Amino acid sequence: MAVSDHVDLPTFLAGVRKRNPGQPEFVQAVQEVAEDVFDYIADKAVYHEYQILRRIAEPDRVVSFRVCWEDDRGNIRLQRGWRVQNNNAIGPYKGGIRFHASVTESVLKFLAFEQTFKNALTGLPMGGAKGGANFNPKGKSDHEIMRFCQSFMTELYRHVGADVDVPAGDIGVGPREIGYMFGQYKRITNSFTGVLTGKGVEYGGSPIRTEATGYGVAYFLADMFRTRGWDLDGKVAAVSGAGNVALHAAEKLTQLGARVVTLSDSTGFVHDRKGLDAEKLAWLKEHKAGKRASLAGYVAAFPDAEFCPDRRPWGVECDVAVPCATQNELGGDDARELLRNGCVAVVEGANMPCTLEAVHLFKEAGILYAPGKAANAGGVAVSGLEISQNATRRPWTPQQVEDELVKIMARIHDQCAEHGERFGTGRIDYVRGANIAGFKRVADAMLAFGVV
Ligand code: NDP
Ligand code: 2IT
Repeated sequence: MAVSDHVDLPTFLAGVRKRNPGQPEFVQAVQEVAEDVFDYIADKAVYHEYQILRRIAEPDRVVSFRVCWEDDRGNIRLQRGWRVQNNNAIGPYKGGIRFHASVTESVLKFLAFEQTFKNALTGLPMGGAKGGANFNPKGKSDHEIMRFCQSFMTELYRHVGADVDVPAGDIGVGPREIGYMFGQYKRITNSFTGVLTGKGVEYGGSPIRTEATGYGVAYFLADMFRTRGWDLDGKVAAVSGAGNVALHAAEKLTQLGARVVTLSDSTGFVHDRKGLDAEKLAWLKEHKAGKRASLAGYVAAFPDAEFCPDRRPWGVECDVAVPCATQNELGGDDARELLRNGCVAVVEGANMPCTLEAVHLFKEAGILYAPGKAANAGGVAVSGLEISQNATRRPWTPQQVEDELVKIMARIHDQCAEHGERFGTGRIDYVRGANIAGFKRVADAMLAFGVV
């Protein structure tokens, strides 16, 4: 085989930008990985010769389709749906479905790319994918959501399957939407299979899947703290988001002794200096379920707290920042403010919530910083356990699943430590560790297949 010239990092990134015009989120995600991987493969010619990173950064396929549905007033509505199947070298495609007005092909391509590395880190046999639609669930009735989900699955069903591609939830897609989509898949195919994860436990879902992403984030943070001999007791945490990931991260952080003083949504953020507790979290879960009501309502229920409209929580003094809402919600100025205020750790519950500038600032400052592909992998890991339970037709107990989640998060932490240790400093670069460990697993499988 002819040996290709080894391109350098700037040339590689210029090519990625040229091939993906108008897709800034995708380019950003590839750049963050490429910075570490190029360094790692500098003396490993085989990965260059087989163009492994370039191949991972070109999705296996991007399916886009029309989704027609009828609203409650009888109007015909049109949305665009996608499934990006990025890479299935180590297992069937796997990754969530996002329904949000901001969904574009670029956003789903970045998420599918990140998912490929994240899924590899879990140690389970899952490839990377992501899907969704530019559908805004806010203000829609339950029946409108049902009709949209059914229409979406009426096209998606031909591209997925228990051994092909197994979607799950993400922003705007929780147990209700998964139920509607699973019901439609079962009806069209007349088969009851593990085609989706995040299902209700009554029909094949795993215990703890709803909680898993947020719980995993808190466990990962505790593992990072242990490397410095610290614990979470009394630490002040600023969390953003008020959805599945944020509320369960806040719940587990509170159980582990931290004081969670903020949450946020698309209308602003809540500052509760006393900290969340079980009663407040139960109220929040009820308040946000289904209707996604604004956090502004929190102050009426808990008058000691303050609501700050149209702002994010990064100006609040905290020991730990936990962004759990969406991509690029924490920029360079936010990072500088957090560092000025003495923040010692940032752990990503969302996917790519920190801009590249913020990531570089955290790395330079030497604080504990965990990328989403490591810290939020608990959700997809328990999805992997749901696949196992479906395949063997044997449900596990909540305790079994949570014990396994704790072990998987610890193993991900160990992999980051192994590949991200900054020799001579005693510090772990978690971004580098996660990128290299994830890359290595996928890359070595791709090498085994030759050029396909
Ligand atoms: P949810 O839909 O349950 O909650 C999302 C939260 O973030 C809501 O509070 C929402 O506000 C807020 N939000 C979303 N988009 C924006 C925006 N553009 N601007 C401001 N606020 C916004 O989603 P999840 O909790 O499931 O997902 C949150 C993040 O975690 C995403 O990055 C997702 O990819 C990631 N993730 C999710 C996993 C899962 O298992 N669900 C697994 C791993 C990562 P509002 O309430 O006003 O809509
Ligand atoms: O970003 C993610 O890891 C998810 N949305 C969960 C994916 C999954 O298949 O459980």
